[in-house]
Amino acid sequence: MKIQPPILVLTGAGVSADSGVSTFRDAGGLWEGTRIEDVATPEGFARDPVKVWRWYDERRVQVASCEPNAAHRAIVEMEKTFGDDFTLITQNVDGLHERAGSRAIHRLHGSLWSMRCTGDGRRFEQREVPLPSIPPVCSECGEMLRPDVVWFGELLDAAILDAAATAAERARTVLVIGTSGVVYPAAMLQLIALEHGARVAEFNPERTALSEIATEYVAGRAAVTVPSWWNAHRPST
Ligand code: BV8
Repeated sequence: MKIQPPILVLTGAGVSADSGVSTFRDAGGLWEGTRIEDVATPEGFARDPVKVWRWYDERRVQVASCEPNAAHRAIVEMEKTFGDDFTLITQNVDGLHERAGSRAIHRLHGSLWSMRCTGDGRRFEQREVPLPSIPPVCSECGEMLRPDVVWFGELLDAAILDAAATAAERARTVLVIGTSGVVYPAAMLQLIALEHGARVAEFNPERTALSEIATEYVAGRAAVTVPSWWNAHRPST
């Protein structure tokens, strides 16, 4: 599969697995022993905000001890090579793409390093781990802060979703890395791209529903497969 710009890279938790960040659905994953309803819904937060904050702070502490891997770095090189003809869209809230140097990035589901006031919606960056106090409160109005992520049953940011859908329609080459493709609307993007004639390469140690319709399925761990695929397909200078 030859790379034809525009390039779109779609990532899920699997791209950070080789950095030591837990995925959601794999063995030992985040959903093992934890109910989505309790920690990743507005209702769960209303019921027990301390439980929710403890769960997010555990993830913040884990991610802070991890480093971007070779897959994150290869994606940065792709961005440098294709410039405006490159877009990265991630479901991840871990911030490892940004730490690797990615800039042209759309975060569909928010970030572990930002918080939002439940009173006036103001956003605050917070990188201290662990959190100095749980639950954190707004320094302006004293109301409780919530994780600045998109929970199940919550709408994604319309502007980000629009930009993502446009990138999916325009892309000629799409790399789908480390996602089970079960969460919507994120999982629509690779289907939109296929419908618009893009060539799609999937990188995952496990086959998914996409593997049946993708142009290419690359089995293996992203930190190994993505750099080697990129080296084999990068434009010769
Ligand atoms: C919404 C932020 C409108 C928080 C997240 C029925 C049908 C269809 C949809 C729905 C439905 N019922 C409800 C819905 C909507 C729901 C949804 O999709 N539910 C699913 C579970 C069926 N979606 C929503 O609620 C969205 N909002 O639709 O609003 C609305 C409003 C009211 C009512 C209805 C609808 C909001 C969704 C966003 C939720 N927030 N994250 C946080 O992170 O805590 S989702 C979160 O889970 C992640 O961001 C990510 O999106 C998802 C996890 O998926 P993956 O990243 O793919 O991770 P996973 O563990 O599943 O897979 C890892 C993969 O990596 C595996 O394939 C594995 O093989 C692979 N892998 C492992 N190791 C490696 C590897 N790959 C490469 N290398 C390795 N080394």
